[in-house]
Amino acid sequence: MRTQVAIIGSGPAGLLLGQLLGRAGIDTIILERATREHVLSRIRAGVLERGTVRLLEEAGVGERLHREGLVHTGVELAFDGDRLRLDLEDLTGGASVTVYGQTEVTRDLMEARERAGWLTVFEAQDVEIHDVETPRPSVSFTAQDGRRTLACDFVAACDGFHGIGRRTVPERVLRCFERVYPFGWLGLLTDAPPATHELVYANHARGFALLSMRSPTRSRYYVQVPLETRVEEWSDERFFTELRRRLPDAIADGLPTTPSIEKSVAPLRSFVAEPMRFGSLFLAGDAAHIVPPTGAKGLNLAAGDVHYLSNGLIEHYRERSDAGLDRYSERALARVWKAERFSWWMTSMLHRFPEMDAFAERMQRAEFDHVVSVRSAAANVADNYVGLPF
Ligand code: RFL
Ligand code: PHB
Repeated sequence: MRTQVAIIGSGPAGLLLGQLLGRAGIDTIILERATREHVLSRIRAGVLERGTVRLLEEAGVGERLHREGLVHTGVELAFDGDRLRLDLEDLTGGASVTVYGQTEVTRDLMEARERAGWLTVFEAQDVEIHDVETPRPSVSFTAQDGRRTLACDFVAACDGFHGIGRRTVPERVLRCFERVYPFGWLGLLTDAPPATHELVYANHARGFALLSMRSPTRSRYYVQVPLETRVEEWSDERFFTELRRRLPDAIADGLPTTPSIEKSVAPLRSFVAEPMRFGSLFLAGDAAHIVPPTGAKGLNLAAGDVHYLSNGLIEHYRERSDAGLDRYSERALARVWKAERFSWWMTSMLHRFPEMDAFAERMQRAEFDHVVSVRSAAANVADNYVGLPF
């Protein structure tokens, strides 16, 4: 087998890259470990920055996104019952975010790829990357009919945090930065109209809570929980009781208990691997970095990486220039670290940490009050939330 760009992973990063390259006439094959059904059933992100929306339009999958996505011009922060609405549109000079599930983004991209007839190999096992320090790299994998080798010009590792792309980069080259938080998020998806029109991020003495949504009839809620939490210990009743306790009364009073469709615990982590390129191997998305979900940045960062990487690859094939590829890691990382800062700050301001003393609690409150009372502070949060330009 041969292709120009071998892409590992059919999450949003891999699929979006495949779509942008394919539309530029560049041949790709995607190797995905899981089944198509598994990839399409993962419940994850919900908030798209304007830049991500623009990129999805460029990839030719903007139509359903614009029809069904919910444009949000504001977002709310709450602190022990006090509320602040950040008017994103006003504070940023016209920007907004779009609420549209990652599951839908993935489905749109996957269907567009299938319509174009570009190959994705699902259930590709034991993927190995070879010879990326030479001009003839390749990827080997086990398919249903046995071991295969895919020769290529470049390998894009879009294989998430637990993938093999990052592990292929030698230890002497790779530098990793990490912060693991002492709590997780328990998420619940339910077929009920959202309790509020906009997202609500709440800091409460009992821990963080988030009201989010997927559509006018489907809600997504989260509560901060200890890391060792087992989903089975949380009935829907218990979840909603805890969620209501952490929300301002006016919201909690109108929030009914409705049956969950899905419930899961996600740990929170900040992580960056540098550099994002090794020879002809490029890392993109969660393969290179993780943010805690508090800033809603993970999927959007993956989109940013793909923007720089697809431009670099298109330039390579069209103009025979490697300038974009040579600057890929530097450009992507500059954006990554800004989103890491924002996600870390949002997480620090909104969660209760086990080791917090009275001073730390007052500092959190002071951060909130600062955003409430100083317009430039609110504008700073809003600019980051809608996404820094790429
Ligand atoms: P993905 O989505 O993990 O896809 C990687 C793909 O690679 C495959 N794979 C392999 N394939 C072949 N061989 C191997 N060895 C392989 N190893 C792995 C996997 O099966 C998979 O299909 O990474 P990608 O594409 O980089 O996308 C990243 C995003 O999925 C992630 O950043 C977001 O979901 C993060 N995130 C959020 N991001 C946002 O922008 N806004 C949000 O509101 C938001 N909320 C969230 C989130 C993540 C969450 N969890 C569960 C971690 C909320 C939560 C709860
Ligand atoms: C979600 O809807 O899943 C969601 C929204 C905003 C976040 C994180 C997750 O910050």
